[in-house]
Amino acid sequence: CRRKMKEKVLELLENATGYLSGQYISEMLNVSRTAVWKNIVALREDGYEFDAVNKRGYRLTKRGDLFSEKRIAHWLEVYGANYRVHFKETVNSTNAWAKAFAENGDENILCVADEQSGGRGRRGRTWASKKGQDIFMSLLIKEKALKTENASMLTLVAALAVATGIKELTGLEPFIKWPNDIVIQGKKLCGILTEMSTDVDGLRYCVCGIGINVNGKEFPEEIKDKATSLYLESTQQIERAQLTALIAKKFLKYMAIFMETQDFSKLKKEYEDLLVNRGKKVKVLDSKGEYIATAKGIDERGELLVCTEDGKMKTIFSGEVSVRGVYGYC
Ligand code: BTX
Repeated sequence: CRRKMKEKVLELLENATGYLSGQYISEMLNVSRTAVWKNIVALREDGYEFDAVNKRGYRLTKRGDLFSEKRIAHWLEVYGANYRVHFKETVNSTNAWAKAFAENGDENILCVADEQSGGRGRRGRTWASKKGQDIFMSLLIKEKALKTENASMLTLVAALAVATGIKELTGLEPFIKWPNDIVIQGKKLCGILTEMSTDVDGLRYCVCGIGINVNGKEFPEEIKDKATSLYLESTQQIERAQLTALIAKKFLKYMAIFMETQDFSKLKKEYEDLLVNRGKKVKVLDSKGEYIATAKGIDERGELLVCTEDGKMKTIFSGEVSVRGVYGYC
């Protein structure tokens, strides 16, 4: 309820052209002037700044980071992205939450949380998911025409959406580390986890989970050398609701292109321009062991193309690939 009032106060101040008096805000929202003042204090805690002048009132001077369902819905509308957004302050994992919606027959779902108590990575690993600073979002994909064997490429579609969304909003230049990380200056900014549900008839749905380090300034000991955040790279505070919506919109855009062919033939060029692996020495760990190769790009199936030290071209469709110069591999 307090969050709702905070949103209302913010909405008034965002839409105002000049100062709004405490009296005016209290009358508009039918609350006491003390309540208005308390909400201004709370908004300041979210990073908003106001110019407060005696007898004139308040004027918004700097945007902050109020992360809520309403703020995300607002930005989704601005970007024209058709999703039904669900937001929770704390959830176990937004991927698990989105799956529950899928099982319930829902579509066009975007699940977002401010904190995850059980954030998951690939192969049973965990995703550090602290409160109040990052984005944890999951997109539910129900495409009747999508074939099961093509679904793993959704990770690459999501990576394109994240990298281009971040670039558009912040001016930073993130890169994609094939297949599912976004990196900046050799450090991990984002991880993507795509999960799917199939039955005898094929693919039922997919969930693309995206975790992005946004406004955090420090990391747990075990990842502090390999992780970074948008704030650490740019020293600007980003409104998470806006970035969430922009990425969701970009996902729709790239998804539509991907679905035309259900492969990467139309997206390969744009993807390769963002590929941090490209032209670099990579260490590939597959079921048969470890070898060094040079990454060349991707093929139309979204598989990584590498050239081994004895000159053979190989395609890698899964497994671990470390890139020289990224996350301490040198
Ligand atoms: P991954 O298995 O490729 O990466 C996990 C590894 O990354 C961890 O073992 C750790 O070394 C490192 N790591 C953990 N947390 C962070 C972090 N915050 N920043 C940088 N590095 C980290 C990547 O898996 C896929 C992660 C997807 C996370 C999203 S969040 C929304 C959705 N819900 C959910 O439970 N997972 C996804």
